[in-house]
Amino acid sequence: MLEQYLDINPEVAAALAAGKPVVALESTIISHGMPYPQNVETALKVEQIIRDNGAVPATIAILKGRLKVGMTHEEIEYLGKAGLDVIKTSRRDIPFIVAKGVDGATTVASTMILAQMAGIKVFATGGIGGVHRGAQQTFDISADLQELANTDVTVVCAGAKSILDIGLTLEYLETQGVPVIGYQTSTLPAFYTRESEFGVDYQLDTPAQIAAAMKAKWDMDLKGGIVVANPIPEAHQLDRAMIDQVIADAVAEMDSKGIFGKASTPFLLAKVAETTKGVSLAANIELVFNNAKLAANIAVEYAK
Ligand code: PSU
Ligand code: MN
Repeated sequence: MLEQYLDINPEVAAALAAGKPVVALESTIISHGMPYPQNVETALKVEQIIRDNGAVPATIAILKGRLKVGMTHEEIEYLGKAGLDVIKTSRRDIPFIVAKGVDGATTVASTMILAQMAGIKVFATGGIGGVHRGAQQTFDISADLQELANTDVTVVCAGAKSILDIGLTLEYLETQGVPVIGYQTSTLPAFYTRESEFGVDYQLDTPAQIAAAMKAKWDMDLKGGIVVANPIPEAHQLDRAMIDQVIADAVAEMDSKGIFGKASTPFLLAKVAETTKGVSLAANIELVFNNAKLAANIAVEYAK
């Protein structure tokens, strides 16, 4: 049934069949999260970092209605060039993109779904979606959080961006039973900066400890994902006050323009990159590299 829709790249399929480590990667970060050509350069380098650390990368998207787990470099280039023309695809969108036979860039939520279909347990990205600022009024809560509640994949990210309400995002994850692990940190990283004022649920200091927690959780059929929050490397973090101001201005502009729904996150990401003249983009790229390495290390440990 599933095979009717799913194309697992041969290298990825061989690795999975042999129980070797594989790391899933999303594609909305390519199409909607970064501008061309940095998006494509980053996506390809991320795959290389995963290989250098002993795992096989599987970049995930929907192409002409086919669920792709593992893309070619040409496919990544195509998706990156198409950018915002590709439909941002979360859980609700998947059946329509497939039935129409069109292209879709997968968010954290839908990448988790496709990873689970293929049997991949570790996924690296930059930032997850969360509870947006003002969600008390707007109800804007990313479908990523609900997916983390239900789908058995570990997502390595750089914590929560302050385009989100970090405190409410943690409350939501707690209610949904999703553990938030700090990698070598006891405070939740805030994406561009290594720290926020919020604590994580557990600090773990090695990939082996994280792999052991994953195994325990899923051996006991405790459904759902795990968030691993990995602080941006010290040398690349931004000034907290500066970035918070940039984000506050971006949120105000979004509200005044009446932008909402699935357009919110891409608007805020683009605005922040534009205002900081690429300084935030450079930090974003570095933290994704850092997450790719940790995800590969976790996948290697989990495969032992
Ligand atoms: N945050 C980032 N970069 C991104 C995204 C979020 O720092 O590229 C993307 C991810 O694909 C994430 C999606 O799953 O935005 C969340 O969108 P929404 O808030 O509409 O659920
Ligand atoms: Mn949303």
